[in-house]
Amino acid sequence: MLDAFTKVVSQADARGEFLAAGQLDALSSMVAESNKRIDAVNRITSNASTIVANAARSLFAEQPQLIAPGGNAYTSRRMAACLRDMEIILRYVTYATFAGDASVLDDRCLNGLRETYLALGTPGASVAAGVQKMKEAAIAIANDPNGVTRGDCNSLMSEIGGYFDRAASAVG
Ligand code: PEB
Repeated sequence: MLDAFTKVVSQADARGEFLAAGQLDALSSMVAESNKRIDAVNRITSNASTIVANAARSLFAEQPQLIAPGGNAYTSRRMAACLRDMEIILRYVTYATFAGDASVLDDRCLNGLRETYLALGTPGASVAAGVQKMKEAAIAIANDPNGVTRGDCNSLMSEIGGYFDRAASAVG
C-alpha cells in the first residue's frame, strides 16, 4: 500500500534518482490543500450508510430483477452481502482519497474482485452501476459548499471520481 508520498519515493528509487522538483511541487501543493481532502473524507465517511442505502435503493429501482425471486440480491442474506460489498468499496475509496493514491483500493479491494463475482454469479455490471450511484452521491456530499470554507475543489472531486470509476471498471 502506497500513499502519494511513498509512491513518488518508490518510483524515484526504481530509477535510482533524486526526487524531481516537479514532484516536490506537486506534493507540496497536496499538503497545502490537505484540509480539503480531509474534509471530503470526513464527509463521505460520516454519510457512508446514507450513500450506500440510497445507491442500493436506486439500483434496485432500476434493476428490479436483482430483488425479485431468484435475483442476485433476493433473500436477506444476499441483500446484506450486497450492501456490505458496496460499503466495502466505498470504504476503500475513502482510504484511497485520504492516501491520495489508488494502490490501497487496488491491492486490498479490487484485485480479483471481477473473478470473485464471476465465480459467485453476481453481475459485475450491476455492481458497477451501484458504484456509479455512490460516486454521484459521495461527490454531491463532499463538494457541498455549505458549512465549510469555500474553495476550488474541482481537482480533488475529479480525483475522487476517478477512484469510483476505477472500482466500477474493475468489476463492470
Ligand atoms: C466481495 N462478495 C461476496 C463474496 C465476496 C464478495 C468475497 C462471497 C462471500 C460472501 O458472501 O461473503 N468481499 C467482497 C469485497 C471484498 C471482500 C468487495 C473486498 C475486500 O472481501 N448482489 C447484487 C448486487 C451486488 C451483489 C448487484 C451491489 O445483486 C453482491 C451488490 N456479493 C453480492 C452478493 C453476494 C456477494 C458475495 C449478493 C452473495 C452471493 C451469493 O451467496 O449468492
